[in-house]
Amino acid sequence: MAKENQKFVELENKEWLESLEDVFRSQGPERVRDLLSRLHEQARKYGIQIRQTGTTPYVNTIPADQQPPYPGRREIERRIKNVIRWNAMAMVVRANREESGIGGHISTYASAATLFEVGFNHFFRAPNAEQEGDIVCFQSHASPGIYARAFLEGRLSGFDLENFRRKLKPERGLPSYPHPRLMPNFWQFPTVSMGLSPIMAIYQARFNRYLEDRALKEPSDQKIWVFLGDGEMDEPESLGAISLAGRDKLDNFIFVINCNLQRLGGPVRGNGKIIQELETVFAGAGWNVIKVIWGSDWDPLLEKDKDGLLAKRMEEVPDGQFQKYAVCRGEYIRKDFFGKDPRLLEMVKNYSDEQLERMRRGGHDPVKVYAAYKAAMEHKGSPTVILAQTIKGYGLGEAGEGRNVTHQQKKLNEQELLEFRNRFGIPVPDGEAQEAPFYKPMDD
Ligand SMILES: Cc1ncc(C[n+]2csc(CCOP(=O)(O)OP(=O)(O)O)c2C)c(N)n1
Ligand SMILES: [Mg+2]
Repeated sequence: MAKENQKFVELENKEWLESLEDVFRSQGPERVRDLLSRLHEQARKYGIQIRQTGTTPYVNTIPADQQPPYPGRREIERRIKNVIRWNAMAMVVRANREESGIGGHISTYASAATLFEVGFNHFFRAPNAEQEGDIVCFQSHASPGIYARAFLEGRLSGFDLENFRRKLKPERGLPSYPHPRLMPNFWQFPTVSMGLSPIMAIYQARFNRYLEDRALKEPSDQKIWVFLGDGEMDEPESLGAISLAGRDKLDNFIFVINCNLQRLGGPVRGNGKIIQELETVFAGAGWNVIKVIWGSDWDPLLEKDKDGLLAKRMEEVPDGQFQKYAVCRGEYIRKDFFGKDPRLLEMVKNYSDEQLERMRRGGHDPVKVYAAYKAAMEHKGSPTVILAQTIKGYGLGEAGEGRNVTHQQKKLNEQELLEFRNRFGIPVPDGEAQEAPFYKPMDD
């Protein structure tokens, strides 16, 4: 029945929502689920079809008030990550100065750095006397970041980094993609071409379970981590075995999909939303889905968003437009994103344009990423997929941050190198930055 009176509708909405809140506070989430499914069933009896797309709102799955405290020393982790960012970029830039068009990718690792570093610092376990160690399949085009980390750890030398992608030289350089045959003590699995690592890893997880069930292998809490690109999910192999993983309840398994919303030469879903689309597909296959969309900067705004206006706006804006925000000034974001409704504009009236420009996406916020990984580690009964929103070429500024050309960016000019150095606080002097030297802090 249509309600003429807007005030009455608002009051009715308020009462229903308050009742639900009351049930949640007094009886918990299970009771909320039960009530909602009864309401759903009742509506179906009236012939009302509610098509369930399997998506949840376009916000983080883990609410801010349920986040665990971050256990690491944020400042030191940030400094290490920044040095790795610099060296990863420098490898590709230097290789391309010697031989133009040599390949290698800067922008993929630039978007994945936090996703990897939180894993390295807090989750991935190496094999030792007590444990067999985790299996980690790295997004292959992000290899410069893995090499750059090994350089800081002292496992690779500056000479190794210098020879990136020049593996046919007599001195034997580093292969651009994970290559266990050339580097048996370094890479566990070959993870290109795109689509191979997700399907191989699912069968590996299933085989490990099989060995345990047949008592051929000691049961263990080993995890298989697979880092993937959002464009990569369009390869048929990427999704080809996910229903098997769901059916076999492979909870020894975690996919982390780096949703920078871009692929090789453009957006993954310019006029759609890749995170929502993947959520539907994975939830339908029985996976536990954790979305990490917004960084902590957004928490105070979402906290104020009592009537869901902001969440609605986040959901209606397509990925292509979010990519535009990544390259635009704060003034445009205020007008185009918040300007849709005066109540949204009011929410950010105390925010400067620069603040709006700097509001981080979830995959660049270690606190959000840590919360998701911890929840994935603790989850039982199904595989987990983490959908993390990032910006491709993060930190490259004018040289490619969030731009369509960023995937192929292999050269930075003097000014761009200086900006990169300043943004990440790398202690390389002005006169030397244009050489893009590798930087390693003193051992102490
Ligand atoms: C099967 C296959 N097709 C094409 C390529 C070439 N290729 C390398 S990276 C890339 C785009 C990757 O996009 P995405 O998966 O979103 O990763 P991102 O770099 O954005 O993190 C393509 C098409 C490939 N490696 N494998
Ligand atoms: Mg991508």
